[in-house]
Amino acid sequence: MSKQPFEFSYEAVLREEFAKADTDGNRVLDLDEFIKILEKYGIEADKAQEVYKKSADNGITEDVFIDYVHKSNKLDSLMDEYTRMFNSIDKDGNGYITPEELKQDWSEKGINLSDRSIDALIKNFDMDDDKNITIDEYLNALVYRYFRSKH
Ligand SMILES: [Ca+2]
Ligand SMILES: [Ca+2]
Ligand SMILES: [Ca+2]
Repeated sequence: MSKQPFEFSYEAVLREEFAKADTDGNRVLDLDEFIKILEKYGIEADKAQEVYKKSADNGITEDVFIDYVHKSNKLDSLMDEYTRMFNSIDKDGNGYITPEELKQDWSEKGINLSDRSIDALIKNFDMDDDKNITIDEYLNALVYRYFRSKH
């Protein structure tokens, strides 16, 4: 039986972010909650206020939030950066980082890792346990790490 390949969903990550930002759990972000989460993404308070005003003081809903963050260049450039990093490790460009490619990438940086260390590294990313890292698995791990570092 073959497993479904893991699919990264940026939207799912943002839904989690929204839930965490909604500290009083009323399913909308009031201005304070909204400013606080946007600060994490490097968006200034006055910009947040502008967007908030458009909500006619009813608060920012999940859809508005996801739409807004999607459109912010900040996170787009982050995704571009991660994709470039992935591509530089995926030497043969087949869409998978294999343990060999990961090992090669580290040794190009002057660090020789044992097979065991490489396996352990792969495990951090490998959602479907096939010992290879796809771009979805890679983005998933790095985007979560990015958000966690901001909490
Ligand atoms: Ca709220
Ligand atoms: Ca490859
Ligand atoms: Ca995998």
